[in-house]
Amino acid sequence: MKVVRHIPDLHISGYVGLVPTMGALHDGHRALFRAARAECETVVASLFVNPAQFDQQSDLAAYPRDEERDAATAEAEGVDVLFVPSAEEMYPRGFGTWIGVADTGAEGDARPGHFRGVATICVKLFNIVRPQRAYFGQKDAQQAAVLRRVVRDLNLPLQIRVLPTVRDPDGLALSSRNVRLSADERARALALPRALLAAAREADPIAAARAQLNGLEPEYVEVVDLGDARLLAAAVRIGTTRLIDNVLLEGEIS
Ligand code: PAJ
Repeated sequence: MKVVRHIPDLHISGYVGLVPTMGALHDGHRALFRAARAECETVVASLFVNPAQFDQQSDLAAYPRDEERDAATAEAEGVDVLFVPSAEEMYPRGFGTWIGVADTGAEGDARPGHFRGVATICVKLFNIVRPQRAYFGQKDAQQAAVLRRVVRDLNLPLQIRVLPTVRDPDGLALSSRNVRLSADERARALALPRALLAAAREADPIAAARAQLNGLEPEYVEVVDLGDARLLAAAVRIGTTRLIDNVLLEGEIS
């Protein structure tokens, strides 16, 4: 596996799959690497904690970083090229062009500027790496929906693949932020996937999820449209940690 830090040093050919990440890699990221490895000739992963998508500076500062461990994980999953740019490489002095995205749902309302930062960094990565396919997780359903629309609206020549959420055996969706939960908070967090899963079978899934959150205060519960699937999505805050999750209502993830 080649580790590349500067854009001009990237020399990529073949049918290319890109997996954008912010590091702190876990089995959710591994599943994306594996899908890309199975479907593409060349697998490129990016490792960049994108300052532009953090609406809270404290969240950016606290974001877990371990490049050495992440590089070993990516290499073990067959990644060919790991792109690890600096903030200056991606946002040089004078940077001033952004991808603005409208109607980003409750997740966008809850995190002003977040999807503008996500869309901008992803379009930059698409232009730098030129993948035929880019891989994203269902876990961040609104992100996947936003990026599918960016690709369609701007006629970008790639396909957005979405892979199912990877969970711990007890049902909690894997997230780089889970390490911040205390044992007690983690136990309470299980109400989120349980409520969503139970509510998905009800006539009014949004009301049902709200009613079954077991004392967790939802920031929002909403339906997200991925094109080929509709999802029931919610965000909750547990202590200082914000968790999101979603389950399939209809259709299939692809
Ligand atoms: P990050 O949180 O590192 O996630 C990278 C990719 O892994 C995203 O597509 C995310 O949806 C997926 N992922 C995270 N947890 C998952 C899980 N439990 N199961 C399946 N997939 C999971 O999302 C970002 O980074 C950034 O916004 C990024 C797209 C890299 C742009 O900066």
